Amino acid sequence: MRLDRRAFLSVVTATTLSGCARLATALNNNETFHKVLLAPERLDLALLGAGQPLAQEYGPQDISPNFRANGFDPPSTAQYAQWAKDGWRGYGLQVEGLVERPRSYDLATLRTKFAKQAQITRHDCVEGWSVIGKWSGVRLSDLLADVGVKPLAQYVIFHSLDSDVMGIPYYESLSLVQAAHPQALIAYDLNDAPVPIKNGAPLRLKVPTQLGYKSAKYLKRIELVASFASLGSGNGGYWEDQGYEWYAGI
Ligand SMILES: Nc1nc2c(c(=O)[nH]1)N[C@H]1C(S)=C(S)[C@@H](COP(=O)(O)O)O[C@H]1N2
Ligand SMILES: [Mo]
Repeated sequence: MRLDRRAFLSVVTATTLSGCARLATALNNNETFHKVLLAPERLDLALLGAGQPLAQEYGPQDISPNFRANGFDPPSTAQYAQWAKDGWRGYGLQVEGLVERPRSYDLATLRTKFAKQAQITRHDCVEGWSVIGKWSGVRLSDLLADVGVKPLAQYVIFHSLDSDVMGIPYYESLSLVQAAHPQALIAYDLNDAPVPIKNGAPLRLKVPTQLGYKSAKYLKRIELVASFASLGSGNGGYWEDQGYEWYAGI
């Protein structure tokens, strides 16, 4: 959680008023105390994620024989075709915006630098069907901790490589609290094999606590922002811009 400076200072003020003047003066004259107050607030993503209700996890026997695909056609660009042909050589997931250390991650780095998280969870589409699959990848909060989220960041935007027939790109967003959920994954494997093209290769978001449209496929870029008002039509996602709810908790 964030250290609320104003609340902290009001305690100091109240302490002064209530007569513990010596303590308050001592704190006021303490250089370290001021440094703590002025330090950039540190966002502890693991703490933010802890205690949130978890989606149910299933056993290997529950995995659906076919994880059906839904949504737009896979990206149709020559670049995407080339990456797919080359085993994703040259592809990188950019993480940028309100972060301390913007960077691009190739797949090998994601597979080796971070702990591999696996979950067998149910995917619920708003259209009324569900499938169970095993997703493995990097915990989103681990990735965000690696780039360092700046205090002003409020939302995590997921930019995809695919677009609708009009050429409008798919995108989605989560609040920082939702992004810190321990089951929110940047998935590189489905059922112990690289995510197939139909399901969002090479990387997709998987948030089992929310409806399927939140789990953006074909990730290109993750962007930390203070507001999503200037993206798309300003509602926080492709389907949200068509009238779907931004909050899609199950
Ligand atoms: N980039 C992108 N992500 C997307 C979609 C899409 O069309 N493009 N469709 C969404 C919807 S509505 C669902 S139900 C799931 C489908 O995931 P699947 O194809 O792996 O079943 O992806 C979601 N993420
Ligand atoms: Mo969906």
